[in-house]
Amino acid sequence: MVEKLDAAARAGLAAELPQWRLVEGRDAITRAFRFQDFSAAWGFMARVALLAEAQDHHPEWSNVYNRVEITLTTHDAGGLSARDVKLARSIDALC
Ligand code: H2B
Repeated sequence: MVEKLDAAARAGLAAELPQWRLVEGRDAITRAFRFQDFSAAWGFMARVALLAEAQDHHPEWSNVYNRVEITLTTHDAGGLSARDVKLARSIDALC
């Protein structure tokens, strides 16, 4: 069983992941990305997919041409967990 983030971890989210925001009405975080063109966006998604597989933790996402929106939450926990923070940090390191 995966534990949801505790209050202390939640309090540190804004500082730790400043480019991510909480999704209204859900226990999830999201970040929007914009790239030069579709090829760059798709390349980024391919790199994120490899991270997701390596971490066995998978994003909810959408792509429209050069834009990618990623939402992270942990289905096994019913909300945010350390897995989301880890994947978000890994994604941030790609940019
Ligand atoms: N991704 C996300 N976002 N949440 C999960 O709870 C989750 C996952 N669980 N990827 C993993 C896969 C689980 O289903 C497998 C069996 O480890």
